[in-house]
Parts: sequence; structure tokens; C-alpha cells
Amino acid sequence: MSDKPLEGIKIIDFTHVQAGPACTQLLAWFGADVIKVERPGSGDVTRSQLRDVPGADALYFTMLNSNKRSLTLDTKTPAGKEVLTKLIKESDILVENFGPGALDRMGFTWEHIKELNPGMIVASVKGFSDGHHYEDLKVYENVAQCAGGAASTSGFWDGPPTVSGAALGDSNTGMHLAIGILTALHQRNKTGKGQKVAVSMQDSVLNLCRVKLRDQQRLDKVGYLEEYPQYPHGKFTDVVPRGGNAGGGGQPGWVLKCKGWETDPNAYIYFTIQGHAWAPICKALGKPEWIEDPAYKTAEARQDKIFDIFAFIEEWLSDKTKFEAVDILRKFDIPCSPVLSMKEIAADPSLRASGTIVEVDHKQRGKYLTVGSPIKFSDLKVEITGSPLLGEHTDEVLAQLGYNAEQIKEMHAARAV
Ligand code: CAO
Repeated sequence: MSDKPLEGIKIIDFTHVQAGPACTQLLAWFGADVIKVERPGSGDVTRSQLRDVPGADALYFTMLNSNKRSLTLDTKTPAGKEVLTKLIKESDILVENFGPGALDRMGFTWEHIKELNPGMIVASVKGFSDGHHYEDLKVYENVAQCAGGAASTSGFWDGPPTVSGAALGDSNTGMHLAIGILTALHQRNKTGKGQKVAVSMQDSVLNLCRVKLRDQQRLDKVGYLEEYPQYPHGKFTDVVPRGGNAGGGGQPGWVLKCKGWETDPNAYIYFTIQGHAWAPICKALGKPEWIEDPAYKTAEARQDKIFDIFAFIEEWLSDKTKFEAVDILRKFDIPCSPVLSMKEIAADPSLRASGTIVEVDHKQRGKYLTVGSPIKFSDLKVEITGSPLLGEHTDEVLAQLGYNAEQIKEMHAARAV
């Protein structure tokens, strides 16, 4: 008996770029047999995008396709269609993130797939949901961030809408899709029936921006948002403004300069003024007189001078590195963190020890770093293996489908695989 929860689940991974591959990679980590289906000759475009080692699969590909097998298949050829049909009959899940209508044009509509295998779960990522007035659009990460409300609410009020470095449109959508797939799988265990699971990138971004829709409705009602830097000195219009680095909830916070900020772009901490932690904050800052001072005692009283308070904290921080500052503030139970660069994260011993940053071996590249499972289990140790080379498992998968050596040779000759 295997200790991998998804062992025995076979997934046709018809995904590319980031949104779909992030989803199927997660399921592969947890034990599913994920067969990545790619076009012969070229494969997933990320294999060759942003290459750092000539001729080798790019990190963009390797970091999103670990623990999978790779089958090359031209699904527009008759032989390719036959192989895909066989695969559908014996798989549990098909995941795709093609442009709108591509799977239908290939001849594999939901109705047809359902006929071939009534237990099949077909999971799709699209830019916009079915029936949306933009449903025909092709979409990438930043397009989704703009459509989902993230861009209009990120950045500074005197600058343009700004996209996040976090993949809110891509990997986030993939994570939503994984939840949908596992839900459909659970349902299938009860009914024996598969179903179609669809997630749009716009919806997934919006799901993470729900506090901004909260703010829009508050703004409509009262005309201001007290936790935004625009309050009480600035002006509000009728749309949620960009709030810079303000805390999104009821706890004011800001990114503050530490020692060395003049030359180090990441010499900052995030500092949160948690309401009930006001007394420890004052003690940490050497300002005990603020604890009972009516001008500072309550969150309301502090609101109109919150940036003066942040300026005072920056002065306190001026002779401390971001790490020294956090080491002091943590003793006072103050929610805070150094602003960590990717270089610092890559070398972080705790992230290495927990398996969140892992070093993986790759046949062409040698060792590279990737992000391991952010989900930890008491009964599963997630092991990350290198991503497959293009078509590495083609013959193996075809043989498992019942093709003999001669037939496989013919398919290669016809460039169907
Ligand atoms: N064999 C034969 N044909 C194949 C194939 C295979 N193995 N794999 C893909 N194709 C074909 C598709 O059938 C499609 O053909 P037609 O358009 O002629 O019917 C064609 O390749 C192009 O597919 P595409 O539309 O998915 O690719 P694109 O590069 O033009 O667009 C993207 C890329 C990402 C914009 C688009 O796929 C998309 O909008 N996907 C949905 C949203 C999404 O996931 N975006 C996030 C990507 S991560 O940033």
C-alpha cells in the first residue's frame, strides 16, 4: 500500500505556461500519475522561454512541471486522436488551459469525453468564465490581474495601476482549480460520475481581492475608508483608491526603512500597529508615555497622526538592520517581518529544512532550486523530482496503452508523437 494519497489517479495534463501546470504539479506531488501531453518538437512554450542554460529546459518549465511524465502527441493527427481517446478511456482527470474553444476544435468536446468515459473529470482554466462578455479572450497573468481588480487597487495613489509580482492570475488560478478537481473527485467517489470543473483567472484574482469589494461598498455608504492613507487628510473619489503599503484589515501597517536602506533596496520591515499591542509597541520604542496619553491611546486617536508615528518608528529603526529590528520587536509580540529578497529566501535555512525551498536534480541542467509543497502533511513527505524531458516517457506511455514496438515506430515516423 502506497503512502501517497493520490496514487492510482491518472491525469492527462494538457496544460501549458503557468496556470494549468501549477495545478497538475501539485496533484503530481501528492501521488497522481500526471502525463503531460505536449506537441512533438516544441512542447510547452516555457521549455524554451527565458532560457539560462543554452539548449536545456528553462527554469520556467522545470519549476512548474516536476514529478510528471512527458508524452509528445500531435492531437490533430488521426493517430494522435486515437492515442488521446485511449488515454481518456483509462484516465480519471483531464486538465487543460488552452485558449477558448481549442479542445472542442480538436474534436474533444465535453459531451464526447463524457461518452468515452462517464467518470472523467475535465478541468479547465480560461481567462474569463463561460458566458462572460470577454469569454473569447486569451489571457496571461497581468491581463487577469487587471480584470480581477488587483491592479486598480495595488500601487500608490499617485502612480498607475500596478500588478503584483505574485502570480495571482496564474498559479493562484491553478490552486483554485486543484481544489475544484479534488472536490469533483470526492463527489465521483460517491456517485461514480465525473463532471466539468471550470475556473477563470478573472474570478480567481477577484476571489483574492474580496476585501477591496468590501471597501467599495463601505466607500459607497460612508464616503471614506479610515484605514487608507488618504484618511483623514487626503481626498476620496467614488472608487477604492490604491493604498500603497497600508494594511488591508483593521490593523494599520506600513513598510518602514531600516539601517542601510539608502543602498539596499530591501532594507525594510513591515510593521503592524495591532490595536491591543499598543502598550508593548510603546515599550519597544522607548515611548512609555504614549501608552496612556489620550492623544495616542486609542486607534481612533492615532489615526490622524499615523504617518508621524511611522516616521518616529523609522527613526528608531535607523541604527538597526531589518533582522536586528525584528529580533527586538518579536519579543514584544509585534506582527512584523523583514522584507526578504529572493536571494535571502533562496538561502533561508528554515525554508530549506521545511522543504519549502528544495534543490532538485535535472538531466540536462544539473541542480536547481524550486519551491516545494507549501502544504505540509503529518502522514506524507512530499518529494520533488526533476521535470521530464520533452517526450521522455512517450514510448513508455504508448506501451502501457497497448501499442507494440512496430506501431510506436510508425507513430514516430508519422510525427504523430
Ligand atoms: N497537438 C496539436 N495541437 C495542439 C497541441 C498538441 N499537443 N497542443 C496545443 N495545440 C493547439 C491547440 O489545439 C490550438 O489550436 P487551434 O487554436 O488551432 O484550435 C493551438 O495549439 C494554440 O493553443 P492556445 O490557444 O492555447 O495557445 P496560444 O499560445 O495561442 O495561447 C494562452 C496561449 C495561454 C494565451 C491561451 O492558451 C489561453 O488563453 N489559455 C487560457 C488562459 C490561461 O491559462 N492563461 C494562462 C497561461 S499562464 O500565463
